[in-house]
Amino acid sequence: MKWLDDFFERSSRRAAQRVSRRSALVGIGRLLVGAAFTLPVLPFDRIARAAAGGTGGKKKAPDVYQCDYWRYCAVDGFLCSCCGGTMSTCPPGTEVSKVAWIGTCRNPQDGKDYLISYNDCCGKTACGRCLCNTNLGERPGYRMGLHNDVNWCMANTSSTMFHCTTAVLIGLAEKPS
Ligand code: ABN
Repeated sequence: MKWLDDFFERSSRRAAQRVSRRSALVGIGRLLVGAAFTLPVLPFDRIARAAAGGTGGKKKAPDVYQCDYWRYCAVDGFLCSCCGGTMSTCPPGTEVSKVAWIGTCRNPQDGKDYLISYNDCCGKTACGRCLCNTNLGERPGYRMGLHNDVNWCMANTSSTMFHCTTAVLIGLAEKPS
C-alpha cells in the first residue's frame, strides 16, 4: 500500500502549493453553510415527534396514532404505537397480556367487519400517551363478558403493571346466519 501513501502525499503537497490556506478555509466554510441549509430538508423520520404530540409540521399524524383509526373502534387504553411499540406489538421491556378483549371493527376500505384483539402490554407503568376510549360494543361492569374497562395484565406475572394496549388483527368476523 506504499503506492497509495505516496500518491496521497504527492497530491496533498501539490494541493498545498496551489491552494492558499485562506481559500481552503473559504471552501470549507461554504460547505458547512450549504450543509446547514440542505440537511434539515433530508427525509428524517419525524413519526416519533408526531406521536408525542409535537407539531413538527402542518401534516396530520398518521392514522395509527389516532383514536379514530378503524382498528381502535373498541379500545380502552394508551395506544402502544404512541408508547414505543406498534399497533400490534408491545414496546421493549413489556410483555403481551395473556388474556384480552376482543372487539369487532369495520374496515372502511372494504366495508368488512374484522375481529381485533386488544391485548395490554404489561411490566411497565402506564404510558400516559394517546389514551383512547372508543369501546364500541362494550357494556357496563355488571355485564362481565362485555366489559372492557379491565386491566388485561391480570393473568401475567406483572399483573398490576399496565403500560399500553395493542390492536392485533385476528381475521374476518363471521356474519351471523
Ligand atoms: N385495558 C386497559 C386498562 C388497564 C387498566 C385499567 C383499565 C383499562
